[in-house]
Amino acid sequence: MHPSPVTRHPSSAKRLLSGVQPTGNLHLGNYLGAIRNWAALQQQFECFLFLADLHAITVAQDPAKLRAHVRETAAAYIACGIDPKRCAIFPQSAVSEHCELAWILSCHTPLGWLNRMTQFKEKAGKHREEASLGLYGYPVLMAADILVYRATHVPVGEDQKQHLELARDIAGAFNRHYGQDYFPLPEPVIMGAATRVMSLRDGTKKMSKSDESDYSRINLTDDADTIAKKIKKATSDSFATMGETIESRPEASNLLTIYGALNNLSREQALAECGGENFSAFKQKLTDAAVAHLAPISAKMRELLASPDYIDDILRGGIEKARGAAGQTMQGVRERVGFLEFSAG
Ligand code: AQP
Repeated sequence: MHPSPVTRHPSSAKRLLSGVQPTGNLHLGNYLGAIRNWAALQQQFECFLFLADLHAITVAQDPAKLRAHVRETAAAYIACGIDPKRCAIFPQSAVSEHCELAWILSCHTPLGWLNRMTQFKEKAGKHREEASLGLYGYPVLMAADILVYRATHVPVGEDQKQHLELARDIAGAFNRHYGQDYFPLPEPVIMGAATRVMSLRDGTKKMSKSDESDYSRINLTDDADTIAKKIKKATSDSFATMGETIESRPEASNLLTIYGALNNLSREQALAECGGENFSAFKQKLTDAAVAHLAPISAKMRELLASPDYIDDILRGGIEKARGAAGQTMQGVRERVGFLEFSAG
């Protein structure tokens, strides 16, 4: 397999930026809340879709696993319909401008803004004093990820809304300080019926790669038997039908959301179709839908992962395009900040 070079777009194109942390266990939440939406948006936007390995190391990672997860996540993007000829797919760490801009932006970010970030509080939990500066500064790196491409649009799940607001505030602070509208203020793109997919074991917790229980999530690489087992074991309740007071039943509500999202049904349509069923009949239907949807994705991922050279070629193409765009932005940033410029040679 030989990938073609990534298409170049006019610089006036609307740019979209997004990424997933290569931390393994990519799940249905990552797919329905993020990757599937990018596939739908790639026609309208010039897309920069990165593998967020710099973000991943804000918590401990095994180096060999991190490398494998970067390729696996790239394979997932492609298997879910991202066209590498249209979109730049690349590891964040390969474009050093992300870190350079993050530092400059951190000098324009008051601590008070970071102290309000709820995700840090959730992730650091009771061990706040031991949490790393990287975890605390994560939203500044995220702002740099977006602004280094001067992206105009960012698809966000519910959990990332606050970070995008901060990125807009930081862009505004930079623009005000240097007296020019250098950075566009990135707009959120919120789409999809499932912006927040919850754990199969606890309908009040989001489905997450780092959840200790593999039964809490459906992984993109799960086979049909595993999916069936996980849905069977998903927490249920003893109401007679799925539809009964569903809004006050987090687990039932979550499974219905997933069913609707997999079948492109609105909440009302999903409820009209399945509201009269009991939990076990509904679970069988959900299993069939999830297997039908995920089987081609996991098969494609397996095929791609059998050709790591092909994946690396795609990443090389993505890196080249990303470095070009980021390099241009940074030239303007360095000029505005007042750094001396020395050309090579
Ligand atoms: N449960 C979810 N429902 C809907 N969308 C979700 N996303 C993550 N979980 C859900 C979306 O996936 C994108 C990438 O997320 P990420 O890997 O960068 O980080 P995360 O949000 O922290 O994802 P996880 O699965 O919970 O990973 P860990 O456990 O490693 O922290 C984002 O767009 C996110 O909204």
